Amino acid sequence: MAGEPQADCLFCKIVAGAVPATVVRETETTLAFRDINPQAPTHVLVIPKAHHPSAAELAAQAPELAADVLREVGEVAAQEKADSYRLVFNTGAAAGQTVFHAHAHVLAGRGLEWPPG
Ligand code: DGP
Repeated sequence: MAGEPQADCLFCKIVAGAVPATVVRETETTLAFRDINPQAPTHVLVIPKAHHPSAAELAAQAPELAADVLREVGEVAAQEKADSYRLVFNTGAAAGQTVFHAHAHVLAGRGLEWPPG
């Protein structure tokens, strides 16, 4: 069922505390933690605690939770003192998605080029 924890999902394991992570913010519905392979001085992942495979499915299945994630992106950026940041939702393997639990990458602390690679 949509939102239920998945046994084989890395980010569900982080939410459950079964895999450690450097948590920077937590709310009742969301978790924000540092990416294990940072691509910028600030690289934080913001996830819904409930399992939804992608950002679009999250928005379709649980729009209030999608809004919670976006609100937390702003809180993380403020906490990291990032006036400018890039928000990325990789969607699909060809676009670089490797963990199929919706997550926002918050990238900041260096110049960010456009178009992205
Ligand atoms: P994506 O490629 O968009 O699906 O992003 C997945 C991100 O998750 C990637 O940037 C690396 C990060 N990641 C993978 N494994 C772990 C882990 O065990 N802990 C943390 N903190 N991040 C992880």
